[in-house]
Amino acid sequence: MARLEQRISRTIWRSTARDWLELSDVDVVVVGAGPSGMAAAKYLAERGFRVVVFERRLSFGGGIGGGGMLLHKVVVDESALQVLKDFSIRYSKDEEEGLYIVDASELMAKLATGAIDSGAKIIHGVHVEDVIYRDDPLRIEGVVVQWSAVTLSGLHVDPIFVTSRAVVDATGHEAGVLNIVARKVPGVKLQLEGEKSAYAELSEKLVVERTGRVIPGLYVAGMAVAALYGLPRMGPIFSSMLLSGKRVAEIVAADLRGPGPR
Ligand code: 48H
Repeated sequence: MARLEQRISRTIWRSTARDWLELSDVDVVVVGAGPSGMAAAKYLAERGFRVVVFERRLSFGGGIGGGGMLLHKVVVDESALQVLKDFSIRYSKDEEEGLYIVDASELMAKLATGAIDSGAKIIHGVHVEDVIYRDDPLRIEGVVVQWSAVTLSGLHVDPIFVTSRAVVDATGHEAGVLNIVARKVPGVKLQLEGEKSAYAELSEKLVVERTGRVIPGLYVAGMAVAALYGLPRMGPIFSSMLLSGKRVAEIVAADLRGPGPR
């Protein structure tokens, strides 16, 4: 039998290659494993769509881990309790009417578990650096990916492609995918308004309402919605992030089931 070291390496190469062959074309690419991205991934994967989440860091949760100013709690209101239940996330009540408390670590861990158990793949250390587009008719048809380590190193290394029927920008405050599309895809008239100062009630409502399709093949969820439409921020209340992920999943699912180019 080959040496154990060789067998370890071969096993990892083979299984990684199998995964990436499947990932070369998926139904939905979710960019970012923050709260909105992981919620979107679960609700899409459990509907039977092939979903991959690319996360440039080596961790889950995006902004959840920092809680409110590094305090290890975040809050949600009643509107998101069903999402917490769907992910088996425990919550408790405090003295403030209508607010519920969740441990940041539990929220991150169980959002990831829920997405993975529903069948989504979450791949860490991968940076989405561009999109694939087609014109006539104009649509986004996937993403261009690179190892985060390569991006950070500054080496000039060509990326590779992942085609998909839908791409969800769940990159948070920076709205990374939308910024690329606005800058680089010919014929797209997309103006990013930039997130506004805090007005929690208003932003919690509007972020969910404005979640959805931006152009064919491209969708937005979470704080990227605020960056796109110039909506206020809400601080460490996460109802709208979870509900936005759920809503984008419903919208993508409806579009992918309807008549389309493929
Ligand atoms: C791969 C990428 C790329 C890329 C970014 O910031 P997030 O937590 O995003 P949301 O929108 O799900 O949640 C926002 C929330 O955490 C928050 O910040 C709130 C509620 N703020 C309110 C306030 O007032 O400040 O997660 C985005 C994830 C991160 O993990 C990034 O590393 C990742 O996306 N990411 N991954 N390729 N190009 N860009």
